[in-house]
Amino acid sequence: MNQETSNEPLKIVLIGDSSVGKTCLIHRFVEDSYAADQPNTIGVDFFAKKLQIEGKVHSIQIWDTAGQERFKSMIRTYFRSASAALLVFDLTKKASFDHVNAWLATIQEDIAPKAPIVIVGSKSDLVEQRAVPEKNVRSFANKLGLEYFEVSSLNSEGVQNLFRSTVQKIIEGQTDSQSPERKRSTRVGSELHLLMKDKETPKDPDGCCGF
Ligand SMILES: Nc1nc2c(ncn2[C@@H]2O[C@H](COP(=O)(O)OP(=O)(O)OP(=O)(O)O)[C@@H](O)[C@H]2O)c(=O)[nH]1
Ligand SMILES: [Mg+2]
Repeated sequence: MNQETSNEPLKIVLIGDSSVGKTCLIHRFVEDSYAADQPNTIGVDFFAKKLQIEGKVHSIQIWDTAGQERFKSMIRTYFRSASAALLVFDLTKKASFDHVNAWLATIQEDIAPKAPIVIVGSKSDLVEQRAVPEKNVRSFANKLGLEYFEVSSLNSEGVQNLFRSTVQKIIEGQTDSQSPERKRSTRVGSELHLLMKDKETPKDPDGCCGF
């Protein structure tokens, strides 16, 4: 089969609190594997994968960042060249969703205006332990004009769809200079300002997100 290959690799960066499941999500997508005893990421890890969309093969670079506080300043440098960011929180840990605002404010400063930012609720298989209702996240994401996906790396639910949709969004943004992402960027900035003014972000007990 004659397949067209794109030249520029698309760079997707994963961010979010420690232990929300970023590394497990990447392993599920890249090699279809899952390890329940995944060690904490140190600094930044790098993965590569090819994805075929509409007859064209795209090279994807995936950067897995450490959620631990001590790595916060060094991982920021990776946001600048990202084509898209997946902001991951744990559906069973409300605090990790509460921290999404702070993460968003940080990437907004560094990421390219056109790069899609996607909110990802992880561990959707843990139905009984769920602490964040889907409608709350959908309404939060809608206000900011962001997409929202729920995934489980344990049973694979939603994982392929998340990455394929993100790559499609990146491609759309590259071919359309007036893309929704550009509009999103302005919107996230102003809406976030309002959200944070509205509800003063409390100091995180575990020291998260103090950029
Ligand atoms: N039930 C369930 N558990 C998960 C899932 N994904 C991850 N976990 C568990 O959560 C733990 C933490 O996942 P990691 O992928 O290491 O989390 P991380 O976000 O990369 O953490 P840092 O590297 O410290 O930033 C794993 O060791 C798994 O035990 C999931 O989809 N379902
Ligand atoms: Mg990790």
